[in-house]
Amino acid sequence: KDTRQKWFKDAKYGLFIHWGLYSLLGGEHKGQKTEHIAEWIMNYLDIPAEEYRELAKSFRGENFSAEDIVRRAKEEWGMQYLVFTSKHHEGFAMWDSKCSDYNVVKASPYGKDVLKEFQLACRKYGMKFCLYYSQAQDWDDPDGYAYGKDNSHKNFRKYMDNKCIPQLKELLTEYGEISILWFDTPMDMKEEESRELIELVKSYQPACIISGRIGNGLGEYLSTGDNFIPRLTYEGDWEVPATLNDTWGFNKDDENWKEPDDILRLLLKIVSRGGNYLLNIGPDGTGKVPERSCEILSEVGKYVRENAEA
Ligand code: FUL
Repeated sequence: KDTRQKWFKDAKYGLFIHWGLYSLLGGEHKGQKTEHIAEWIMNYLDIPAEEYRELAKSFRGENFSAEDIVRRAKEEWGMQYLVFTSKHHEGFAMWDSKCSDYNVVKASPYGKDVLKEFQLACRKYGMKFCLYYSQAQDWDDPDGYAYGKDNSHKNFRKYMDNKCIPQLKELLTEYGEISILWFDTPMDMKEEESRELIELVKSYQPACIISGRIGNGLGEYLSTGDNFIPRLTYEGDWEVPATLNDTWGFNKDDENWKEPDDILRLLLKIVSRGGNYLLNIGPDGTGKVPERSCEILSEVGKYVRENAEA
């Protein structure tokens, strides 16, 4: 696997950000807590789409600042690229999508285009701007896949044509250079479908890297499991997506933080074996990044910057 992108091979350390409507719930809905990763709450607690959609009305992002996150990631935490969840499995778009009103600009009181804000901040601080897009699972669209549910009656082609492809075109044409399209959980996608999305991306942005999880073994680098580090002998490009606690989306009850020393040890191991470490933060529903995440990343960042500058 070869991304053929020098920046990716040199990057070593990046920031993953999971932020969406699930962040408002923090792992709990109507008194019921999810035992799983918090951004999966809609699926695991079987929240009906109409009910889940209501969450958009209280998405205010009053403490959110893309500028602040990007500045810290670059200047304090020592990171080189940022991957933001433009649309997670829940189906809610974090930008002003023209093909679905179920988006942060049209459906929430926050009303601003979060991708634009990240794009501008990344440009200002010299950060590579990358987007996560859930291409197969979409729990809001009647024809999008949902893990663990009956998908046999779905017309996946219809979802591809009406939502997935038009939305990807928006991402590729309206936000400048996108350095990675971080696809995820391909589910039952056929090889032709994965290829079609890759061709679409490359037709607009030939240098945009396709993540390992596009499906059918067609990604341009290996995306490992959470905190999983491949053997020393693995030769291609790879990346370890990882969390600081046990969730990606914000969970108010998850205080199972790793120590800065643990993170540093993992970072050194990954970097010395030639991979990239993509470490996650999950801002809460107001957009505030959990205090402990910032402390850990700042602590690790001191070491990273000291050694990058030496
Ligand atoms: C997984 C997803 O299902 C999780 O919600 C998360 O986004 C993680 C990075 O990838 O496959």
